Amino acid sequence: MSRRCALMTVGLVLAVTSSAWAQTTPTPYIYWTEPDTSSIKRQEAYDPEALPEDIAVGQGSPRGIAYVRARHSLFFADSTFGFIIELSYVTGQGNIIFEGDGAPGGLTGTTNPDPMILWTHIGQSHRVRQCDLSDPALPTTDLVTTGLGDPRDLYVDTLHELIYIADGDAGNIKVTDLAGITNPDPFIPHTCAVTAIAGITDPDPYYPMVFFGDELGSVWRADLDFTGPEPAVDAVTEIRGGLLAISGLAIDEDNDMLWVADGAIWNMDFVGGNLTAVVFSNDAHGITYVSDFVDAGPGDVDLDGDIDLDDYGTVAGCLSGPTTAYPPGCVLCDFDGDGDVDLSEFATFMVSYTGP
Ligand SMILES: [Ca+2]
Ligand SMILES: [Ca+2]
Ligand SMILES: [Ca+2]
Repeated sequence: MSRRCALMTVGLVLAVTSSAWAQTTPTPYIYWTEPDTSSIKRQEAYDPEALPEDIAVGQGSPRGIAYVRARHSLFFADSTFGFIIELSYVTGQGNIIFEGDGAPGGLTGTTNPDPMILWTHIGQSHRVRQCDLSDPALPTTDLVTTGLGDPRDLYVDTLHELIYIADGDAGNIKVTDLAGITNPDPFIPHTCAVTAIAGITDPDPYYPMVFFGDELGSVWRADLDFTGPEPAVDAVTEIRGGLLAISGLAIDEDNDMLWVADGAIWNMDFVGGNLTAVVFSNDAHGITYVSDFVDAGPGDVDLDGDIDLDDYGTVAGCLSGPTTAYPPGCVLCDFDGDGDVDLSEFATFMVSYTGP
């Protein structure tokens, strides 16, 4: 089955690229954006023989990128056209889900408690915007509209219900709980990329580590302390210098690895700071790490690599009939992306069915 060889065509923004794949075993990947070549690429994360694959190419300047498992989609921010674009592995299509009036920069996504993406908007009024992916209308709201100087990147800490914002030339990492912004760290200018480990349970359950990169080529680690009334920083450590301007960071908690984009892509042991060059590009900007990617074809609606009776039960429960909107939680069953789950989906499912 090669139908979603191409994630493609968003108006004039994306052109088609193609390569066929089928991923029935959960596999870790890195995905990244390249603004100069207007492309989205990926590569298997820990296979030394792996090579980059094009996911999409086009005409814009893709920046921040995130994969949201609840939709089996990549989302990226395009700073040339001001778009937020979803590239769906379910439909094989790309869609503009938000058309803004400025330049989106960093973008992050989360599935818990609800699927959403958030991005930084750099324009006459800087802000953080959120799109609620659980609502079929994909409503977008402004979360943070004041106190930002130059927001380049952000990360959502769902455990503590905080957003960490790398505030570029304005300096430092800002932390917001939406009631207000605090600057818990010592002033470190030119922060451009941020990611975090939010859920450390050993030894201290409330001791997240925030990693950030600056325009001067250093990667830093801040240990946050939540025991006081506001988040504070226990320590800020430069774990690695000597890179180029860092535009993207992603975390692999299982392997204590940090993925770093500074044009090239590196993986870094975040304890020792040891680096390995992984992709020799001069243009990688945003990066995201996906530990459990599978793509077994249309019908694998629980994303476990097969198309079996479990999937059947979900598709049958999501059937809405032609031109009737599918129920909440059924987005992965709308294989043709027309908003319903009907006999067309059912026929596709029966062809794809592989059995348990
Ligand atoms: Ca399945
Ligand atoms: Ca239909
Ligand atoms: Ca449909």
